[in-house]
Amino acid sequence: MNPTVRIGVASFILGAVLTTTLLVFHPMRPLVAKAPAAAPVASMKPVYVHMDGANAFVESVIAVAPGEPVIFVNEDTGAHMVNGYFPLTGKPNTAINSGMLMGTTGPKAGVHTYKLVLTKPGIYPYYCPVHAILSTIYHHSVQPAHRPGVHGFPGAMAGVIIVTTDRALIAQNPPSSKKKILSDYFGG
Ligand SMILES: [Cu+2]
Repeated sequence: MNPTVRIGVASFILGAVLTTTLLVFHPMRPLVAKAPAAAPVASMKPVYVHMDGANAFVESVIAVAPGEPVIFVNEDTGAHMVNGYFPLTGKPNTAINSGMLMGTTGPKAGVHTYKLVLTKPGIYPYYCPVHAILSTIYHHSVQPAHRPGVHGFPGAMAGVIIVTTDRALIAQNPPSSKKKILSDYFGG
């Protein structure tokens, strides 16, 4: 190998090393392969909570994935509300605020609904202020209690939504939460 060829080969090797180094350590090159977008949850079908003639939220505890809609369906003749609250303070959680959900005269009259989408994992208690009150307990936190003077079940009209990525927890929702209308719950 004559000196000129040797220099040429050396230059080529040096160039290749420099190019490789630049490609590997270039500041714009991500060091970790880009993660694929998070797989969507298996189902974004709404989860239904029904209000019936006994002044109860039929599915009083449900779990949903972040962003999975919850739809409250009033199948009672009377009006109801769905208001969120913070149990440690009793202050309203305005993320849950249905306004007045008017009643229905029956299956043929249609129902009033309230659609709610919560995106942050957490525990979200709510109650119906028409049929329940927030009652102060030890250390000033609150729990829903039956509103004196209203008819229906003696228990408080209240419930909890759990927003979670735990599919096993979501799978425990009662079967009725998959149906918009429960044909035998009209009345009251
Ligand atoms: Cu109510």
